[in-house]
Amino acid sequence: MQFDHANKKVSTMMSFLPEQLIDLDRYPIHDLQSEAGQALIKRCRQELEGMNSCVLRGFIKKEVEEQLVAEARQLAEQAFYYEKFGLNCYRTQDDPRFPKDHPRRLFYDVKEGVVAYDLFSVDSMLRRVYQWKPLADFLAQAFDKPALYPFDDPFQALNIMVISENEEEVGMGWHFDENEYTITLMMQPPEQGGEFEFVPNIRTPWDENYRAVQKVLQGDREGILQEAPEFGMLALFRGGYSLHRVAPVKGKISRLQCIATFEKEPGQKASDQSSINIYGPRIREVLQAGKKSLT
Ligand SMILES: O=C(O)CCC(=O)C(=O)O
Ligand SMILES: [Fe+2]
Repeated sequence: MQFDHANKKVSTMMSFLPEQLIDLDRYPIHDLQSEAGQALIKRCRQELEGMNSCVLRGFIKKEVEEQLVAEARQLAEQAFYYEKFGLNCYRTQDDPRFPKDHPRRLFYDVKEGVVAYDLFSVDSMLRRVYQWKPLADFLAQAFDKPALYPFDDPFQALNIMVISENEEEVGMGWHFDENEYTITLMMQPPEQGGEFEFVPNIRTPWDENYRAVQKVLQGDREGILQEAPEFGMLALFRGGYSLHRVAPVKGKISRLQCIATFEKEPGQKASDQSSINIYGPRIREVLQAGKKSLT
């Protein structure tokens, strides 16, 4: 809170409701039955069907960039940084039955920051957007699901991912996702780099296409699509069959992005142990302070 001497009153940081933050003229997610709403759903489904990816630029209005980025930055100060060593794009262990240069045996390390959901304040604008029912209803329609619900997990529901410049130039290395779909909202793009790069449908349920995967991992750029990061862009993505990564970030400004989890059933939670693994020892203390038994 700040004392505004000119107006002699106490003012808090400007806050907005979801309907003021989302560009509903362009993306009428509150009125999906309308012609424009139906056209939006059709577009999302077509893009997801064709490329497993649908990017809605300007989903959050440019006018509120300053306020939202300020919130994201404040949260990012509390990020927990984890390092992971020896990851391959399948997130599997080394398997000496494959030759040394096989994609299953090409490993890299990552260092990323992550902000757990319990650190978002009760009046956080990002939290309010995440919990806004029309958003979940829109995402369900876009992904062609009967319904989707915000994850009921106190830590894993909505996160901020922090990716900064690092010497190894890894970014978030090439991988396939284990979850069915990923929903991200870009807050702060870096000065350079940090593009979302993907090769749509490089593998199928019938064919791992190891040769093509190997070529990408070895630096071949053929077939790679790029989405340049921009404030307010909402990305819907199915990463199980499209090899993807965040290109290395360059410069002093970190890439800050929200990552939102939605589930097919209400009331879903993750295990406490998985949250401790992701967000570190602070979670153990939070849980013990709440005198909850660990699951
Ligand atoms: O940060 C991104 O744009 C992609 C994130 C991603 O691939 C993931 O979380 O699995
Ligand atoms: Fe991913």
